[in-house]
Amino acid sequence: MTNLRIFFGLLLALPLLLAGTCSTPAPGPPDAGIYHTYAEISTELQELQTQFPAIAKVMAIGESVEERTIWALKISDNVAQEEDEAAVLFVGGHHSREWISVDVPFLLAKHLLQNYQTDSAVKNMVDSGEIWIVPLLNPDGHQYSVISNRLWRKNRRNNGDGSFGVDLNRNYGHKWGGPGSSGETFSDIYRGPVAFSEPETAAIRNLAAQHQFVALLSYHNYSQLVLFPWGHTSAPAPDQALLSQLARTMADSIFNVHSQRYTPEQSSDLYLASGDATDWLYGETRAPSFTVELRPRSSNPGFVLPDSEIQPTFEENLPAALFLIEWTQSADRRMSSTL
Ligand code: 0X9
Ligand code: CA
Ligand code: ZN
Repeated sequence: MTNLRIFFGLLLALPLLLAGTCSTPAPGPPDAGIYHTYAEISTELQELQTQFPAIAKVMAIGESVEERTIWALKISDNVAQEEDEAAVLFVGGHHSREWISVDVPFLLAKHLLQNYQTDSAVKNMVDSGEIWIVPLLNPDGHQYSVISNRLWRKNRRNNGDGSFGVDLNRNYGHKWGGPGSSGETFSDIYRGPVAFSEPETAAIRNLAAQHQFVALLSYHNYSQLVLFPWGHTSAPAPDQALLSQLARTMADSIFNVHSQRYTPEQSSDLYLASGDATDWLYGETRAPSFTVELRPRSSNPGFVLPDSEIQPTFEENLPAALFLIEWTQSADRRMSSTL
């Protein structure tokens, strides 16, 4: 009898005990520490536009599967006008768990705006070009990584068979379906049913149809690499010499900041992968296109890069980004190609 009463007493108390320990959700909005959540990116992009209305314009470029607005920030003088200026595109957050890939382009945007008045090099590049920054292309997946599964990679498409997600970096339309992508819906490198099936990649395609981008930098992590096309084949790209030279210059300028080595190499040297953003833009337009794999160098800590490394990772990548912007506006670029 006594044993039974203790037993039932414990049974009744169990939910309370559990609630008291760990199962109560933290109050307040989703939090990613110093990393920006989707809500924070949305608010802070609007604030930047409010603070710098002459040179910053927030634009909705599409809607994710779960109907979150995908934001681009355009930075240029006469920002409301379409001018005949070299346009360069920075994209982050293809992959949900790669939080640093969102904060680096966001901090780049902030840096350009906050230093426009005081730094003549920044002023020159903002005045003579158009800088487009899409810090978080995959808001649904990022939110899911913040709230439910830190190591989620894909978007949040319901594939209809119990699986979720398309790998956005296998969904672009140059040599879509080739090696290093999967037709299996449960795979982490599932390419989707057709090229540009996802609203997130379609948003980039549509943006590129409206603006002539002459370079692309797509942020990811981890491994500390500067990758250039091709990625779907180990054959050299037609502009291999130029691409590898630009990648090496960027890697060198990264190293000069905090002595972190980022290895410049052809994407296919990492592994073959078809349908990524850089092969697509380069394949369509021959605009030099790069994947920068940010910190850390190795699987420990892998994707879960501590808050304390956000700022140094941004700092070391700033000169490389500025170099690429300046190159797009240079006589070198105009001589190097038919763009
Ligand atoms: O696999 C990817 O999409 C990128 N690496 S990540 O670990 N951030 O997912 C690399 C893309 C580089 N492109 C090719 N290797 N083709
Ligand atoms: Ca302008
Ligand atoms: Zn990635």
